[in-house]
Amino acid sequence: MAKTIIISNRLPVKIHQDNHGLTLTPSAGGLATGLGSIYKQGNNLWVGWPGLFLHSEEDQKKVTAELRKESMVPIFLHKEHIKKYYEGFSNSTLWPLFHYYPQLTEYNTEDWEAYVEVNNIFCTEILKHAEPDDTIWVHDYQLLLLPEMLRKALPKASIGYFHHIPFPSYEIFRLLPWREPLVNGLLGADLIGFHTFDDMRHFLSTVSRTTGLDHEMGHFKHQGRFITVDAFPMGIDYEKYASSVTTEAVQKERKRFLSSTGNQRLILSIDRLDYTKGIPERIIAFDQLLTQFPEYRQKVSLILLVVPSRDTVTNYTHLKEELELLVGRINGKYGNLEWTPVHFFYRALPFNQLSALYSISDIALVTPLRDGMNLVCKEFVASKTDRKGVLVLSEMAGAAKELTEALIINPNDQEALVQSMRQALEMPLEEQALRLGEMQKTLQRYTIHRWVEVFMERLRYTKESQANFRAKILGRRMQQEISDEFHTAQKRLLLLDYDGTLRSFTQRPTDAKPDAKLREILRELAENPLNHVVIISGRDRRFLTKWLGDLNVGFVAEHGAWIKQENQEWHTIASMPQEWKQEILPMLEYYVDRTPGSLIEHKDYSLVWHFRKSEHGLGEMRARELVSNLQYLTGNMDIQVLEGNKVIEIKNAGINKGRASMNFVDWIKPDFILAIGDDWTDEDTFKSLPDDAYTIKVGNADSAAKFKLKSVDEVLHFLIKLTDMGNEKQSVA
Ligand code: GDG
Repeated sequence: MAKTIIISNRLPVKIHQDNHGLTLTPSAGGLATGLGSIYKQGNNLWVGWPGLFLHSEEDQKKVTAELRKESMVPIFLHKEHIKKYYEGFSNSTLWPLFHYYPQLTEYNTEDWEAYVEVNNIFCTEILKHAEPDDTIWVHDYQLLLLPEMLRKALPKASIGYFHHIPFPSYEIFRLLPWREPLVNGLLGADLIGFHTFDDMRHFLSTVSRTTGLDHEMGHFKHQGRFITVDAFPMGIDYEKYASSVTTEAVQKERKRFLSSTGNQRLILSIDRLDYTKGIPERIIAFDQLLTQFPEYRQKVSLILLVVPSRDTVTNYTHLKEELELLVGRINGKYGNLEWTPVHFFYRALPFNQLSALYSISDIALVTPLRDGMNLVCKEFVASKTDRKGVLVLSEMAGAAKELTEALIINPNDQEALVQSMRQALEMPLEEQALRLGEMQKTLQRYTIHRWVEVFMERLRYTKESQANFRAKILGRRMQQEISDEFHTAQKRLLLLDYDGTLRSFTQRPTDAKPDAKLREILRELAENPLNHVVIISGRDRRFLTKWLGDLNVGFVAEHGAWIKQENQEWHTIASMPQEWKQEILPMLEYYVDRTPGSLIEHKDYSLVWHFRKSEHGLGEMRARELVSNLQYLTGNMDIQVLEGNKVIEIKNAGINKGRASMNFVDWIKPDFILAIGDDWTDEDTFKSLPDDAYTIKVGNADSAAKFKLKSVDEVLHFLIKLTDMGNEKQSVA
């Protein structure tokens, strides 16, 4: 049976080795808890570095055997690997750059080479355990190349990737000399997840700009696969924090802390040692608070817990020294025998003490300069079961998108930091309860367990869509079947969409004229008296008449507003009111002014705003805005807003390609129907035709069509086959 393999740089375990042997302590961190529901089941595994260097084969075997009991597989790395791949490329190149610190970013080729090498080592080890149909979930920025490496060896596997840190704007990402291999590395995954929509949006634009691939609503088509990009804000083990407060062990720690802090009001700061967390800025702001508001002296203390981390990287050693200096300075300046302004702990505390700190603190000061999510603020909120306490939260933390009832501040604004501490210290209990209550509801709903479920569900869904897509692809055998039926039929109706189906898109819609090859194929089809060819389009009558009017074909123009049978005049389906255009037009003109490259097309029954030529991203953003404005403005008008491929079309309701197509079905009474289209306006055609019609969607989006072809070229190729294969001209003649 297919299994699931979790992969991260570090295994969720601490291994201690002394004369008595090995001791394994599984990590109780949030991610390990959340993923516990997966990797401990059945044959599932977690693969990663065990956190220690073992050179003898015997030691490695022992550790491997012990870890295997916990469903873990170790990757043994050398000191040199860790120095270059982990401390170097991961933590001195990617980490600073992704957190918007280009000035701290090191560009070192040797580190890059080690990064490639270690990603390869991971891949080789995983391939010893993985089967072709397994699900593999890769975690974080140390392993950006791994999805592609795995994909090459396991083309059918479900591969997910989650990025725990921010994904920067392309303007920052592009600084990396290795930006292309890094992006391609990630595109090996089927699902790529981020904490926030902003990270996701930055990634989407980075992919487009680095590789030229365009996405459709967060989906890329790459090497015959769909790749889904989505936001999954990570939650915490809510129950663990909420229920621990009343346990005896935590109550004991609470008493111990309170006996030394007395009646002080407590502000809490907890982070790993990292320059992205804004710790010095926080101490300086606390100093300011005591300077500007002397009434808080002797009454408020800051508990500063800094967990040692990466202290072999130079920037981190400097930071530690800076913190010691700042804490020393403020304690020297204000402290006395009865009161210590800042209680500084430079160590990791056991969970019970951490939980006690959350519960005794009045305020949590979580003010990172940049943070992917930040779980500390969520843990603080969950621990406040008595609903007393205030969270001051940086807008630069991913969590700020969810915890909107916190006091949200810009961590670079020192005055705002001081004022928010004051506001928090003075906040009425009722307001504290109200804010915490709302935030607790959010966190209770989207826990770490739900996060894992949602990610895995989405990965399954992505894989299924890929399979559905593959299943619908119109292969050779089916093409032959359709062709055979076509040739035995006597009245064939061919409903062919124009743009994106018979002709590729061009920057200016008027440039998409039919070329000689297309005209030849259509002529060939149309000349056969058994065939009834209808060109169905969103375009107006004039365009279709001008470029295709000499052919013996029928037309549907403006998405069904106008119809023309072979050798007959144009007529409209019904008379439609047009007054709405006067109201909508000024708004479209306003969007043309604001969106360079966009233009308005006037049709008899519709207005179209085209943005194909606009700057990538800007057009899409304006389109979203325009659609929502239009929906508001057109609430009581009988019109429809259609979102097409780089176009927004506003037209009278009740007109659609499906209704128009059915007119031809009624007139011709065909014994063979083929409909081909690429746009979602063609879905109306696919849905309204009888069950035995052959319907073909061009492209990869979801569709009601029975089959899919990948491109305009494939459509033309298929149509040529239909024309070449028949000899009916002679038999009819
Ligand atoms: C990265 C991203 C993203 C802290 N001190 C102690 C202790 N902790 C635990 C906390 C919390 C965790 O460490 C810290 O998590 P954060 O999310 O706040 O920050 P990073 O370590 O930078 O994590 C971050 C995260 O990945 C998840 O995707 O949110 O943005 O940078 O759980 O409780 N635990 C114990 N003792 C301590 O002294 N036991």
